[in-house]
Amino acid sequence: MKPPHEQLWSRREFLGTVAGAAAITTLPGALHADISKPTRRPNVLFIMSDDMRVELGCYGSHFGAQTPHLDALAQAGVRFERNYCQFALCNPSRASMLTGRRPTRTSVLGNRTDFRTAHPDWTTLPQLFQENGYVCVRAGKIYHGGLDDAKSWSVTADSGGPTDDGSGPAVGKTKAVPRETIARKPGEGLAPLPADTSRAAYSDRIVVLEGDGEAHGDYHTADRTIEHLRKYKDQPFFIACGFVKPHSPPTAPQRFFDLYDVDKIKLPPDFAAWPTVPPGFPSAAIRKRNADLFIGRGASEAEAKEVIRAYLASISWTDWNLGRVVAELDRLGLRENTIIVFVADHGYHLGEKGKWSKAGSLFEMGTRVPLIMAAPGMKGNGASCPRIVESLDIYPTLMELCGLPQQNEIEGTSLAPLLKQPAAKWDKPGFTVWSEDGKTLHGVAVRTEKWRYAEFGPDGINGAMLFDPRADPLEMHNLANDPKHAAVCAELSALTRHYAHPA
Ligand SMILES: [Ca+2]
Repeated sequence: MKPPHEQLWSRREFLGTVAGAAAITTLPGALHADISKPTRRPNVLFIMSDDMRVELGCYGSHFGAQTPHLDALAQAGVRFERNYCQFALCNPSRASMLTGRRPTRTSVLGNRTDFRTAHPDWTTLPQLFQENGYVCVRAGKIYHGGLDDAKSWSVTADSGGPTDDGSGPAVGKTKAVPRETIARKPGEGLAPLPADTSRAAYSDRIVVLEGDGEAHGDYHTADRTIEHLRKYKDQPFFIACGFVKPHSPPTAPQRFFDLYDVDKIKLPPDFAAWPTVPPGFPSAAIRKRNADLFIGRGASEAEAKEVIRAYLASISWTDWNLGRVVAELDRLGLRENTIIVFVADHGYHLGEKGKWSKAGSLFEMGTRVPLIMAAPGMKGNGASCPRIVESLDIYPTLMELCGLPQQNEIEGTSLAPLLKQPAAKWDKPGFTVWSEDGKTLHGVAVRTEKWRYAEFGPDGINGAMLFDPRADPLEMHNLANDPKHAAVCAELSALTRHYAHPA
């Protein structure tokens, strides 16, 4: 038997092979052959959600989330069952996805770093479309709030403006005025917004909107996207639509709360009032303090159920807003020449291991995110893809589907082969990293078809986790210290170290 380092499947070799194959198949207008009546290069409608874990009807939601519009989109395209973000935090995840580089290359490991400072010459995904004759506009949150990238968007009256984030006050800002009109604490009736708009006070609010939520930024984001579709329908477009829900505070009009019975919500089996390190887990795996909800206080079971219900309501309202946008695309007759992408920036914990956030998570709940790609004429449309893919793969996929010039420096792999044949062989791991200080890596995780592995600290000195996703989908049993799994841990450890410090 070969020593672990020689058994290590070489990511670089694999990517080299795939890149070679892609170079052969990536011809300008590659998608056109699949579209029955092509009129021009395909458009892109790029829709994002914020802090949305894989909790959708079409993914088999544990809590029974109702998402009819996303379910229909999944039916029209390919639903990626196992897609992983590269960092479970807004800015690093989005910077990676939109530049086509891993966080270890962007050096964006926190929410305050602008990738442009270190990389003024990189070509982002929307920028690439813009340079190839597309109009590129956004509504809402695509890059992280306050760090929008001017080079990404066409110079039009619609390209700039506020991020429309509507997600509540930013940390450290005193003038922030939440757009929501009515808020209540979990377990309370309706109450006015708190005078104290600090993040800790605000994030514990469940927000009930009046009407259809017309006063909220996400409603406006859908409206602005609809306006963009109408305005730019006669030219090739890359239109981005970024919702900020279900990011805390969970927010929706009342009728979306009414979809869910709080008494029927079953808490996760490892629910805990506070962030809790289970026996046999490294303490580095669980942050001591929650970052989004229940900050600095424990969660009672009754409150937890109310917040989960509100999160579900927030997902269903996001789904409703997305439905308005897609309906307009259809009404304008643009569907047959438009690729629709739906993705979230990262996952979320709803009380699992006492966590109410994504922060610090190298678990499935924090790193796995919904990804649906509906490209006209793809043979895989209507199916789900079981392969391990990464949000990083979106850039090269759209580049190939739209016949744009190959960008040699980007990472990730085009998913076009999986859009045609979702069960095709695809032995490619997904990587996610975390940093506590925004500068150094706290931990590196890898997801393969068979395992989830993560290790913490330089050379894993702060411990490791190994889970068997088929036998233990909720990641209750850490196998990393079981001598029976020493060989697989050594192999996966080598993979994470190679990832963190490529030769
Ligand atoms: Ca986020």
